[in-house]
Amino acid sequence: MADLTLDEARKEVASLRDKLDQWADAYYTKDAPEVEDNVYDQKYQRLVELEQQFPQLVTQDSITQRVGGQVDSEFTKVTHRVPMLSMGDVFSKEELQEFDARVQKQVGHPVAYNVELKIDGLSINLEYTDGKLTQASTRGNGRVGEDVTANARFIADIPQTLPEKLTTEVRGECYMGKEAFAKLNSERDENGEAVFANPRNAAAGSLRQLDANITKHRNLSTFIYTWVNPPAEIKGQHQAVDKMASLGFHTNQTGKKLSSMDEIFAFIDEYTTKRDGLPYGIDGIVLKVDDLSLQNELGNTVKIPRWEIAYKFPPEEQATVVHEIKWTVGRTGVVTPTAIMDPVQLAGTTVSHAVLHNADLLQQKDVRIGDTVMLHKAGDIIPEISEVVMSKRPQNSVPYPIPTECPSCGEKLIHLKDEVALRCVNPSCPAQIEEGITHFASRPAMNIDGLGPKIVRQLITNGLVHNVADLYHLQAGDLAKLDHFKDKSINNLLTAINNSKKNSVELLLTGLGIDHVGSKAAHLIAQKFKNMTKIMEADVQDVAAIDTIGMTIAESLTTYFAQAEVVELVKRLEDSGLNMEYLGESAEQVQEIPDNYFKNKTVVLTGTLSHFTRSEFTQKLQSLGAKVTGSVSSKTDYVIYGKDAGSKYAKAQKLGVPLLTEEEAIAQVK
Ligand code: 1X8
Repeated sequence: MADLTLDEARKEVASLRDKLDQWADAYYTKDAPEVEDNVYDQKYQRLVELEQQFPQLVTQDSITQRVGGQVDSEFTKVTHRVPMLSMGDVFSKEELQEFDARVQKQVGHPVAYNVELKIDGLSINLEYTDGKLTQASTRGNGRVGEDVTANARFIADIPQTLPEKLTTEVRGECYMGKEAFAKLNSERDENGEAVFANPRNAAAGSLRQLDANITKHRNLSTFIYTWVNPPAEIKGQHQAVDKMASLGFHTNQTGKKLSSMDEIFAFIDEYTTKRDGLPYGIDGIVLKVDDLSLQNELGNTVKIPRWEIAYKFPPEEQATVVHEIKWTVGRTGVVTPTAIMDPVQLAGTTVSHAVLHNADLLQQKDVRIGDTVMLHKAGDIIPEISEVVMSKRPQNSVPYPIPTECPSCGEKLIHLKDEVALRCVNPSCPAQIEEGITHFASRPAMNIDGLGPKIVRQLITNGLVHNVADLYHLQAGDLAKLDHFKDKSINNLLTAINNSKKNSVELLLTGLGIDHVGSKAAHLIAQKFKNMTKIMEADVQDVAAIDTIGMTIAESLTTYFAQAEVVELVKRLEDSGLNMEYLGESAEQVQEIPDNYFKNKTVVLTGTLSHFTRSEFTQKLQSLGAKVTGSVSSKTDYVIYGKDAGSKYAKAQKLGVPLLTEEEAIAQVK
């Protein structure tokens, strides 16, 4: 940094402020963060450094000079009598030591700290008048917050009345426990509502509701940790927490008064390990000078108290380098980029691929070959690039070109009307054919056992199959040419293909892979029209008249069957002997799943798996006939746990639900 010129610094400062303002707005006002906390923190730190080195660049409106959060919501505003300051934070033990040195220097002797957990939620301020709760508010911008009194009346652990007629003010963190969060998100998912990115957003989104009845059903909790105006007999922070607990506040009982850095580091190590097993989220440890009179003496800077600091846990995020961007063509012709990176350990698994979802996102994030990127797991499962580390971009790098031609067939790619997705619309594109045939054979469709992507690819490259109708003309002699095919496997595959001819027509309809027509829609359509001829003749209105089926599906279906080559394909399938009728509810639709350990069992996965991704393992279990759910109850048959399993593991133990390690479960699957 020493060699930055003022001009360069000015540019970087401006760009940092733009970014940070946008992220802070997304985080504080919209409850919808755009980046990981640590990405925000790193940028913020960088801005602080630059402003320290170039004080002439400090402006009144710089985010470093304001307390986070804008207040422009529809809530009634509340001016805090005592500002709700945020806290300084550090990311290493060395920096904690530096903090302690500053404190000692200012007060002239070593001090004891109350060391507490830093709860992942949002700050809340509670005011009591003559022992009655009279006002609850959020932090807002630190000076002016939002009135959430009505909402706070529905948070079970907030006392509405105190045992003593006190007029006083306390502060703490409002949070949503991990179980409540999982339950809320699974309900939202089932109802087709957007899920919350993390418990903190869920807490903020649940507390900041103009309709307090929504808060009522959200299962929020609090930990109260600050007494704004404690009575004179309270001398220290630890004592304050104890007394607040005796007044009925929900306090976190893990706090410890410690006077050596070694003990403090041991506390940090202890909770770094215990963190995942706690029933609520924490993102660090808070150190507070315990003695209240020393707190006073130390005072505050404009923005933060000098007597407290947060140590933040290292993020579940990693930097790695992008080597290659691979483009793949899906069944519907959508072309998506995947970044291939140096493998890194991330939240318990080795990761080297991250899907970028679409070409626009690639351009937006401006990911380039050779870039160092920050990688995290979205929803704890899917690896995602948070951002490019610009300072590490190679000098000669160029924006990654968006392909204009299909990587599989070379045809020109297009954007269909209003779509961000890039598509190959060549019906004979080999990649699409491969995906299409694999989909046709998959379990929710024609369920042809043994016909997975590898074999489909071989069938195509050997020229044995060009479309799904060709499957029904395969001969034993053809299959003998493929790698690893012996008499038994040839016979099994041909039998599976032959058996699929008897499937009820909705499985065929699903298998055709018509845009927007999944197995649910296919079933409803087959149920109404009864056979393929009527389905093909149906007009948009007839289809859209089916309950829960909308115009998108109806139009997609009718447009599909209006194509001459589709009519031809269906005719070939019919001539090959495929059933074209709806066989009704009573018919045995799906081929019987052979008996196995997990068949018809309800299973929960928890912790970090090391052999499979969670979705791979879920699919495997489902294919064995298991129901995989998100929360543990007495109806759960097994809980399969990986590393750092937490509350679900504990709950299974409590309920006596059998626990299996990941390896034990795999042994049962084989
Ligand atoms: C924020 C938090 C504090 C504490 C716990 N969790 C938080 N999120 C604590 O003091 N134990 S203090 C705080 C702040 O911004 N001042």
